[in-house]
Amino acid sequence: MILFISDLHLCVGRPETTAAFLRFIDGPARQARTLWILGDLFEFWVGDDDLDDPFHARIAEALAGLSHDGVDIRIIVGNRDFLLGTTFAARSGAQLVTEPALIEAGGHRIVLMHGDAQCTDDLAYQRFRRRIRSPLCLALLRILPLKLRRALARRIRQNSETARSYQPGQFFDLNAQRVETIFRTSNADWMIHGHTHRPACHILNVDGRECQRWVLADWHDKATWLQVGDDGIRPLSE
Ligand SMILES: [Mn+2]
Repeated sequence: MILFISDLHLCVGRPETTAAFLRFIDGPARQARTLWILGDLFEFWVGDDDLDDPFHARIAEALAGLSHDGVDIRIIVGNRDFLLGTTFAARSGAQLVTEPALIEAGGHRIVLMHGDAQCTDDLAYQRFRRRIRSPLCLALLRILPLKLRRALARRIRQNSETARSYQPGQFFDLNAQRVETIFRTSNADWMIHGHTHRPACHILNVDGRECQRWVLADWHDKATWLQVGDDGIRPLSE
């Protein structure tokens, strides 16, 4: 059985979500063979040197416990936590995977991603994404002191509350043509992603093949996930 979660947006300011996460890790996640985290586990992540923060250390420790119990943990980064790196992964017993990832499960070929890269109709967001994730900017972020990176993250989040273009999920969906192209080139028949906070199962016809696009829900005060097993795919929550 494989479980998929995304968009927890964990941060100190959301203790209910953190509690739900810890319950999920101690409960349903223990039954899984693999747990996929498809982006935005954290509300923001400014670099793995922020693991000294007790809150971050606690989350990593919870994941490490799960991994220690034999659950395979895979992480695809989201737009909020794209700076999650190998130190965090090692500390959590998780493996970072680049998107799009392809897996076979439940008799299906499934393509996995966070989803923001496919929201191509949101030009302002894509411009921002290209800039912040350019090699130059990433190199700069790597040398900036932690304090400055924290301040920068705060600034970006404040901006996203005023200029809503940085919250693409609320207004933009994945571009339909991009989705079709991904189904075509990957030959997958299922897609699982998060980011838009609009949980759904979209049925598409791609060159005569029935394809399903499953969208994960974001978390608030309870855990919510997709379960894939021999009996198919099911959206579940606490
Ligand atoms: Mn996102």
